[in-house]
Amino acid sequence: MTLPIIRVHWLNESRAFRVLWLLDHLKLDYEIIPYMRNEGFRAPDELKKIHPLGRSPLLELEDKHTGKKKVLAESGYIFNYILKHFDSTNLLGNSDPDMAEQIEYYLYYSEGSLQPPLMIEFLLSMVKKAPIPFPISYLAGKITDKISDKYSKGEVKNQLEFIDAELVKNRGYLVDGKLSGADIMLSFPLQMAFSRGFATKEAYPNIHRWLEDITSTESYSSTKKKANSYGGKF
Ligand SMILES: N[C@@H](CCC(=O)N[C@@H](CS)C(=O)NCC(=O)O)C(=O)O
Repeated sequence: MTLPIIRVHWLNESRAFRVLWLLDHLKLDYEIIPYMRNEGFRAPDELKKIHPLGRSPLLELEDKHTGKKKVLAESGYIFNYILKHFDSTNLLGNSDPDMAEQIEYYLYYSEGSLQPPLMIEFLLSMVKKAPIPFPISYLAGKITDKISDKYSKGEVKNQLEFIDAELVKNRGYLVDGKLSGADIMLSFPLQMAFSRGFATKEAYPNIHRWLEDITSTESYSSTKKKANSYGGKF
């Protein structure tokens, strides 16, 4: 099978990094189409020309013979597509069907369950840091604390405890004691959880160790170098 031309519409400081890493780990050739966040930390409008939602990552595939193009959105779907069509040796999949299902589960889980409470905590922390005059800042702080206490802080803990225990159960990785697409998919929300202070090494030692392990791979370093050369930060 002739592989299509693969282009990643990549936004700096975003979850698009993990798509580059996935492709690099599979030693696939691809092009990066870079986009830089604006002052409001949003994607530039040019991304909307590629897909109406204007979010990154977007994976563009061009048939080398016919020139026909398609654009895939949504990280979990993009991962599923790459693993299904381009991982010919099953390097990041699993030959055991139950294990393969587990990997697929995590591709949904990452954006469906883990990311939302982390995002809520992040937005609440932004409100607390915003330059709002007193006494509105005081009230805003009280409200954000209430939302965090009632929902997102506990839910982040719930999710992180689950992952920490899964890593112990599965011998240091998410599935079957070895690196898979699931680990690369979850790397982004978990790196963010640590860098934004929602997780600590002391509270989640197994996630911390796992992050150190998976980011010490050669593929991770070379992707990081590549992304940095386009203005990326991790
Ligand atoms: N669930 C989507 C989320 C995509 C998404 O929100 N991407 C962020 C980057 S981390 C983005 O493009 N943000 C720019 C913006 O919101 O303007 C996915 O996993 O692909």
